[in-house]
Amino acid sequence: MRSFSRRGFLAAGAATLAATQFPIRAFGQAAAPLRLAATRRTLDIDGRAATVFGLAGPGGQGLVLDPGQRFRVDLDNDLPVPTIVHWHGQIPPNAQDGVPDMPRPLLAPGETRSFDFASLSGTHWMHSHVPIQEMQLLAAPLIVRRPEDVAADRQEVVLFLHDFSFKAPEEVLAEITGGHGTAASGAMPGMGHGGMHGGAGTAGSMAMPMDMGTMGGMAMDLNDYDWDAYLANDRTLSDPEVVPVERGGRVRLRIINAAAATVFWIDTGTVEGQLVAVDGHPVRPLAGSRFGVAMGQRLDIEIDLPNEGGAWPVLALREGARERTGIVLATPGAAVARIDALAERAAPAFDTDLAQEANLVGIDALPERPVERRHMIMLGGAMQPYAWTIDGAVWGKHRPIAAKSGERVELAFHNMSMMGHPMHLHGHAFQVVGINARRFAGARRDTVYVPPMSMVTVALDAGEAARWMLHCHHMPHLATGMMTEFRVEA
Ligand SMILES: [Cu+2]
Repeated sequence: MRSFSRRGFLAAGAATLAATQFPIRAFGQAAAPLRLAATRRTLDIDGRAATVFGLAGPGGQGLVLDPGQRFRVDLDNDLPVPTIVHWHGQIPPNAQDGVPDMPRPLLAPGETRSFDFASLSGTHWMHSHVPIQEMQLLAAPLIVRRPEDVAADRQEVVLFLHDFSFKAPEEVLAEITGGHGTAASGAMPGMGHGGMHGGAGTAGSMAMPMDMGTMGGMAMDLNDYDWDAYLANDRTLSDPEVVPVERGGRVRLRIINAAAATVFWIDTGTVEGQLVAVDGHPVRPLAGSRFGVAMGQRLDIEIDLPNEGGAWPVLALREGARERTGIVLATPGAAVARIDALAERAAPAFDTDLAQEANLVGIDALPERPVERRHMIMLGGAMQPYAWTIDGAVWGKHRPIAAKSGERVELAFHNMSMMGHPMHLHGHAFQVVGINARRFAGARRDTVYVPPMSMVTVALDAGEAARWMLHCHHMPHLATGMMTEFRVEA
C-alpha cells in the first residue's frame, strides 16, 4: 500500500477531474483506450486513515470524456477480490453493462476487461454492482461533456457524495438488517422538527404543507443507518475541499449522489442556482437554493457568483437529520469559515409529496406514441424484519417484467412501504410521465425516487432484447434482494 499523503489525496480527489486536464479531441477521433483501475486507496476521514476502494482514471478518480468520445476503456481489477463495474447512466450493449453474471462474470483479481460503446452525454457515474463494494466507495464520477459545455464559459465542479462507515460493510449490513442501524431504529415519528421549508427562492417547489414526518398518521422511515461520516469528494466538513473560483465566476456543479443509503438536500446558501439537468438529462431551468437528490441520482446546477470576493459553501444535508457535508467555492485569498458538520436543525424529508419531481420538465422528452404495454410494479417491505421486495418477491424469486424491443412501455411504481425507494432501470433513459393520478411530461431519468405511499409512472421505449436490471439504489435494500429484471424480448 502507498502511504497516505494529503497531497496525493488531493490530486486524486474527484473535483480535480477538471476538464482542462483532458485535451479536447476532434469529435469521433479514435484514441487509445482509457485505463481505469479498481484499486484500494487511503482517505483521511476526520483525522483517521480509512482504506477504501476506488476507480482510478488517468486524471484522478473517475473519467471525463469529451463530446462525442466513445467509451473505450480497459478496466483493470487491481483489487484482491473479484469485482464488476456498472456504468450508471450509460446505455451500453447489455454484455457490457457490468452486472455480475448478467451476462458476464465478475473480473478476477488481476483481470483486465475492455469496453467500447457510444457514450451518452451528461453527469453520470460508475460503481461496483456488488452492494458491499459500492458501500466501500468503489464508485466514481463518469462525466461526458456536451459540445455546449465546452463552448460555455463555465467552470465545471464535480460534487461526489457518499456515506461512510469505518466498519466493514458486512458488519454494517448485519446491523441494518438486525434493526440496530440507528439510534432510533424502526419507525421514526416526528421527523418534522426541521420544518418544511425548502429555503428561499425555490420557485415554490418545496412548499409542502403536510407534516413531513407522517403520511396520513403513519410514521415514515427515513434513514436506517447512522454512518460515521458523510463525504463530499472524499472529505468531510472538518477539512472540506475548497474549490478556487473567480469573482463573478460562472460555475456548473455536477452533483452525484453515490451514497449507499443517504438522500441529500443540496443547499447553495446565499446564491441561487438553476437546476439544468437531472441524471444527465437537461430539464427546463428551475431556480432555487435547495434541491434534493436520492441515491443514484444526479443534479447539474448552474451558479453565477457575485462580482466580489468571498467563499460560498455548497452543502449536502442528510434528509431527516442534522448531519451535512459539502465543498466551498472561494475566490483567491477569501477567508473560509469553519462549517460545523452538524446543522442546528434537521433537514426535512425529501420529496414526500413529489413536489420537486412534479416541477421538472424534460427537454429531451420522448416522442408521443401510444403505450403498448403497462406494468404496475409494487414496492414493498418493512424494517422489521428487514426485507424489501418488488412485486412481493426478492431477487431469485422474482417474476421478470416483460416487454418487446421497440415497444412503448409504462412502468407504474407503487410504493406500498413506509420508506422511499430510488428505482434504477439499466439500459434505458425513461421519462417521468405520472405522479399519483396526475399526468405530465416530466424529466428524462434513469433513477426515480418513489416516496412512501405514492405512485410514480415512467415511460420508455424498450431497448436491446436482454435482461436489464431494475432495482432500488438503496444498497442495503439491493443487498437484501430489492431487484428484479426488465426482460426485453426480440
Ligand atoms: Cu429501496
